[in-house]
Amino acid sequence: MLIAKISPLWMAHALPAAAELTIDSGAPGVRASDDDEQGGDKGGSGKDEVGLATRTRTKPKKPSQFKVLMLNDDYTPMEFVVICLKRFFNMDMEQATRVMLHVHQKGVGVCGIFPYEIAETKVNQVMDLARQNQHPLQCTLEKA
Ligand code: TYC
Repeated sequence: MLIAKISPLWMAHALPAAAELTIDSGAPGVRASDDDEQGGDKGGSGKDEVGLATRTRTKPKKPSQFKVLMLNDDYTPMEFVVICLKRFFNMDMEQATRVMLHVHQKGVGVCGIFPYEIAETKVNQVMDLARQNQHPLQCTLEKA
């Protein structure tokens, strides 16, 4: 008998409220595998017993945050970096210029902190525009 189907907990934040009470497989000694369908404990020794997972998560895990980083290079025009920061990170001229100059002087700078999928989208937007314009600008993400 299959006791519990395990939900990927990292998706918990994306579930509707009613689905947030998921059965957690984290209880020590509890294993759920396909073997359970065939009776699990084949030798009858009692060692491979399968228990009912009872721990529940009432509070969904917060989606983890990622920093979007801009890297310096010797060729991308300063104006282009400022355009990217304004367009994709909603900065005004002053903020964008400050961040661009920081990256120019220090080698790397933070454009913003976002949930993973948004951070990834912004990195792709910057990299795509840079590629289209044949600039070597690099943008990456890092766990915050
Ligand atoms: N160093 C570049 C130059 O002198 C400007 C630059 C700034 C490039 C920031 C990339 O992320 C960057 N033209």
